[in-house]
Order: sequence, then C-alpha cells, then structure tokens
Amino acid sequence: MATDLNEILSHFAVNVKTQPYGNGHINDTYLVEGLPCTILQRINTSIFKKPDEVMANIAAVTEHLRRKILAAGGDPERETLTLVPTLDGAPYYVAPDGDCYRMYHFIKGAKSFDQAENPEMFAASAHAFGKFQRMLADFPADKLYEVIPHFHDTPDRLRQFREALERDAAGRAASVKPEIDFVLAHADCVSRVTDAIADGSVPLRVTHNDTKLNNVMLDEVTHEGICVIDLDTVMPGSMLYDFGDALRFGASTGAEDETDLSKIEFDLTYFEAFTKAFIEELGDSMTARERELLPFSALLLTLECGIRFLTDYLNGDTYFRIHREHHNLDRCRTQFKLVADIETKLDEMAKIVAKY
Ligand code: ADP
Ligand code: GN1
Ligand code: MG
Repeated sequence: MATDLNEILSHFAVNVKTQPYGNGHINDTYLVEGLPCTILQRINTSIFKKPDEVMANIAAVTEHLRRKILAAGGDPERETLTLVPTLDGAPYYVAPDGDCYRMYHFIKGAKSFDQAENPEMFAASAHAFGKFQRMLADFPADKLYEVIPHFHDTPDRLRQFREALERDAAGRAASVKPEIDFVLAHADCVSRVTDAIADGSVPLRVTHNDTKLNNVMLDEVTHEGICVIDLDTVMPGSMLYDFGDALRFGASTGAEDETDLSKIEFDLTYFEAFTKAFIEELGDSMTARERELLPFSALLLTLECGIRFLTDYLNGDTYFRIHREHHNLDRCRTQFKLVADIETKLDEMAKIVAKY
C-alpha cells in the first residue's frame, strides 16, 4: 500500500513503529508499538460503505459495555474495545485519499487464536460470546444501523450465489461443478432460521454476527475469555447466528483454508464444550425453538459461509482477502466437508443439547 502510515498516525498523536497484524479477512490491521500500544485499522469501505454508521454502532456498543463492565467491578480497558479518537475528537480519520482509519487501545496480556488448543479453551470463547450477548440484552436494538443488510439472511446469500453463477464473472463456474451441485442440493434448508424469525419463534436480539475464535481475546496465560473484538457487524440478529458461526470455525479439526480435506471433521467434543458454556450463559433466555435449532444452526452457518466463499470465487475474489490463488475455493471446500459431516451428526448433537 502506498499510504504513509506515519502521516495517518500523526492524526492520532502518535508517530512510532507499525507492523501488519492479525489474520482478519476484511480490514487492514496494524500494531502500533507506542506508549500505550494501539491497534490501527483501515476500515474496508468497499464492504462497509457507510463507515460513519459502523463507527456510530461501535461507539454506542462499547460505551454500553463499558458501563456494564464497571458496574460488575470489571476492567473496561481489558474487557471491551476502547476507541482512540483523532486529535480533532473524531471517532476515525478520513485520509485525503478517502481511506478511513480507526484506532483502539491494544488489549494487553491476551491473544486471539485461529484454533483452540483444547475444548476448555473453546468453552472460554463461548462464555465470552455468551456474556457479550447478555450484556447487550438491554441495548436498544433500534439504535443500531444495519451496516450490511441481510448479513446472515441465508436465502439472500443463496440468491447472490445464483446471480454470481449466472454472471460467471471470472469464468470459473465450469471448474467448480461439484461445489455448485452441493449448494443446489442444500437449497431446501436455507430458510429454516429466517422462517423461525418471521414466525416469531426465534426472536431478534443484539448479536455479534462474526463469532469466529479469532474475534475473541483470551488471556495469554489462563486462556480465560477476556474481550470480544471485531464489532463491525454487531446488529440485530439471532443468537443462532452467533452459536452456529462459532462452531463452524472452532469445532473444525482443521484450518478454514486446509487443502487436505481428510483433516477436516466436525468435532463433537468441541461442540459439547461450546454448547455447555453457551447454554450456561444464555440458556435462561433461550426460546424452545432456539434450543431446538442449535444443532442445525451449526450446519446452516457453515453452509452459508461456504456459499459466500464460493460466490466470491465465482465473482473473482472481490470480498474476502486472499493470500493465494483459489484460496476462496479451498475455504469453500472445508465448509462443505464440514456440512456433510455435521449432517451425519445432527442426532448426536441434539442429544448433547438435551443434556444441558
Ligand atoms: P478483521 O475485521 O479484519 O477480522 P479484527 O478487528 O478481527 O479485523 O482484527 C484482526 C486481528 O487483530 C484480531 O484477530 C486480533 O488478533 C487483533 N486485534 C484487533 N483488535 C485488537 C485489540 N484492540 N487489541 C489486540 N489485538 C487486536
Ligand atoms: C470475515 O472479519 P473476519 O475475518 O473476522 C467475515 C465473516 C466470515 C469470516 C470467514 C464482515 O470475518 O462474516 O464468517 O470472514 N466478515 C465480514 O472467516 O464479512
Ligand atoms: Mg476479525
């Protein structure tokens, strides 16, 4: 990138060493090794077209969390993101080229992980995401902008997939016939959660909507959940989105972009650890239908993410950051392998849910 980061940093009153940081697919993240240490992020404005609205959501949500954490005797500097305003008091800086940058305090003594080392560590992330949702239960949802409309509307994701297939912008459709067929064979089930929202059996809540393991900071030493991060997509949604998406990523025995599919399975021990912790945090507020759909939500959110990766592959890789050719196709294949495995385990998963 041609941007002079030190010039950008002078608008936040810092001028020190920076380096690219983290494994996110969307924003450009930099570690700024100043005093205090901070995180600088270039917001991906081709995805978040109204950065004002994204930042208004984040400011309001972190302010709400700060009050809750203080009331509970916690440390808001560690347990929620803290925005650093620009010298002009703005929540983010717009560079002359139109790029948008925001800054957060660096969360000390904690790490984000791409894979859980054991089920306990994964359970810690469930407690963190569950607690996050509990703390936001009384946040006025109508104050949130819908920054990406239809974000977890799986039928709409399927519609976008069909459009991409029709357009075949990158000329790749002919080479991914098995993946296309996989999507079409699963078209029947995509509206199960949106239908439940529409008939009122699954309520809308303030949800995170991007609950992969590397969006939560765990204590470096104890691996206890410290802080939920990546708040760009906090919007009204279903708790099933947060549950299913976390399992999609965290209960897989391999990386999201693993090319050896024999390494990819859906691990029921991890499912059980996460489910137990999530129900401990949120069980009291769950409706019967939410509880019933927990296992299916893991399948649905995995299918949805696979459809999104395949759609992006067909579009010529315009959404998710890629690091190699066919990266989005590799990601799609792990998701579909997981879906096929989850399908064989749904009964077992329902028995696990019934235990808690
Ligand atoms: P993306 O939207 O691209 O996924 P994230 O907000 O998730 O970006 O940030 C990417 C990575 O940067 C995270 O996985 C985490 O490792 C690190 N990170 C982000 N914010 C902080 C923070 N405040 N303190 C420490 N690390 C952070
Ligand atoms: C993106 O931003 P990041 O890397 O945490 C994406 C999620 C996907 C995920 C797949 C705003 O998450 O929806 O599930 O990649 N975020 C956005 O790994 O689209
Ligand atoms: Mg992230």
